[in-house]
Formats: sequence, C-alpha cells, structure tokens
Amino acid sequence: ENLHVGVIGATGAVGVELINVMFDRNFPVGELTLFASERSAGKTLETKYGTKTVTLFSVEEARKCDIVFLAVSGDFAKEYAPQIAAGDGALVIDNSSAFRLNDDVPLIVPEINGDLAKTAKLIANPNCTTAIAAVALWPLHQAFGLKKVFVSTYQAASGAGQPGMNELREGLAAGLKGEEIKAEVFSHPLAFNVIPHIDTFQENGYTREEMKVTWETRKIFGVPDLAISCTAVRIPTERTHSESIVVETEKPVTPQAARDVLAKARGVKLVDNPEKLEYPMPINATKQYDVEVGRIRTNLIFGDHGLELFVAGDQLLKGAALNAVQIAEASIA
Ligand code: 2RA
Repeated sequence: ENLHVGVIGATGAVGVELINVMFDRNFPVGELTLFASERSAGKTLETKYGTKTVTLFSVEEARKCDIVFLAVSGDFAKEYAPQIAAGDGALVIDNSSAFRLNDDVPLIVPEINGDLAKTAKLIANPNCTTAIAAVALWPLHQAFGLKKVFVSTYQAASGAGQPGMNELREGLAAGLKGEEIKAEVFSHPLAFNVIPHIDTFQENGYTREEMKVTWETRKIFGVPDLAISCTAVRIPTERTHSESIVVETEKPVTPQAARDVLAKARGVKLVDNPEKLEYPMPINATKQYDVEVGRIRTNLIFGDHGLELFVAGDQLLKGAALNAVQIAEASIA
C-alpha cells in the first residue's frame, strides 16, 4: 500500500539521492515529508515528486510516518532515532554510524542479509566503503570461503557530503589557476593530492573508517573473526569509491571461476576485459546501481587460494541511498 515516507536531512547529498532513488525505483510513496532543522525548515526543494516545502523536524511529526530515512549526523540519530521508532512509531533506516555495531540493530546489505529487514524498527545502513566491498566479496565468500581480506580504498569526495564535493571542485579550479587550495572539509588539500586519513585515528594506528570496514563486514557476513584489514585513502574523484582487494580463500579458486560467480551476483556488474581496456572506473560506475568488479587475477602470494580484484561503486547510491531504499523494499516485501 502507499506509505508515508519521511526523509530527515533531505537537502544533503545523500538525502537528495534517497528521494531520487525512491522515485526511480517506484517505491510506494503515498506521502513524502522532508524534515530538516530550523536552518532549512520552510525552504522549498525541487524534487522528482514536485516542489516540496521542508518541514521543521519533531519526533511527534516523524512518528506519523511509516518509514523514516535518517541522512544526518550520528549525534542526531542517537538522540532521536529510538524515539521515532519506539512502539508504533516509524521504521527508521539510519545512514549514520550511530547504531551499526549495536547487537539489537541489524546492519543490512540486502544482497547479503536482507531478510533481517523485517526484524527490527531501527535498522542501520552500513558505511559506504563497507557496502561497496561487501557486494563484491559476499559471492566470493559463499563460493570459495574468505580466509583473509586486504582492502585498499580510493574514496571520493562525496564521502564528506556536498561540502566535500564543493571543496574538491573549488580546489581543482584554484590549483589550475596556481592559487592556494583550501583544506577545510579535508585535513589537507585534496585537489592534485591523495589523503591517507578518513575519520579519526584509533589507538592501533588505523583510522575509524578503516576499522568500520573491519567491524561492519564481520557483522554483515556473520563472521566475527573474519581476518579483514583496510587502508582508506581519499582521492580527488567526485562520488564513486574504488577499492583494490586481495583475498586468501579456503577453497582453491581461479579467476575464471570467480568471474563465473560474480557474473551472476546481485548488485555486481562484471567489467573485466583488459585486452579491450575494460575494467572498473569511477567515470563509468558513477550513477550506476551496480558495483563494477574487474581486474580479477590470481594473487601472486596466495596462488591458487588467492585472488586480486578492483571494485568501483557509486558512494551516494550503493554506498548510501540505494542501499537504504533497498532495505526499505526488503522491509515491505
Ligand atoms: C567517507 N565512508 O567516505 C566515509 C563516510 N561517508 O567519508
């Protein structure tokens, strides 16, 4: 039946994509309410559902919705998500990291554990880097068993929202004119640079972004001791994350066997034909629902129990808005 859907943070990069994805996928929206803080309340927003006036957020108003997407900070989610979801309140799908590791909050990539979407009123959407890698790794785990996973990421500016994308563009333009490149959103100038630092540094020398890949992949796969390690790097691309991944497998594996598995995998587009210069790239993966996977080859170190691959996925889509809407679809399926 047609649902009353709320989006909190509708004017941000993820919020805008949430509205686009619901429309494009014909999600059964009967009524759409866009919530924001005082700062944006009263503003109008042009959407595929027409011109919408942004409503001032209140728990009471949000609880009237059937489903509420949160595309705002973890602090906001911590304070309000449980109140919105409590009792006969709304199903809350939270894009922040606030509840991802809570035992009683499912962390869902629908291609992997979508069946959990009916088990809770508060659901966490994974970190974008985790979701993009997981879509490619899950079929390989099912077929060959993942023993060790090493991930190196090349993450787009959109991971830091619209401000991140703005700073990148302004920086590239400034750099081309020989002017100073600002670093306010990122720790250093991103244009013509790469920054091996996303989120805060932990005691163990990893950043929080890198540990999210480890912690969240283990939870989504249901493999608490999965040996997975990540180096997360910001690069000057706009909205698609790329990831270089090495795996050691339990069972023997060949590149062709892996391609056969990935060619059939949900949410994956196999792009692996180097002779024709075909491999995953942000310029092709951007604005696509599927995650591109290619450069599949036997890893020189693990031999016939190892693979090396390259992945590219749109950070705002499978990394955020698409995955969140797919969770909502699974919750009403
Ligand atoms: C980033 N994955 O790319 C983090 C949060 N979106 O900045």
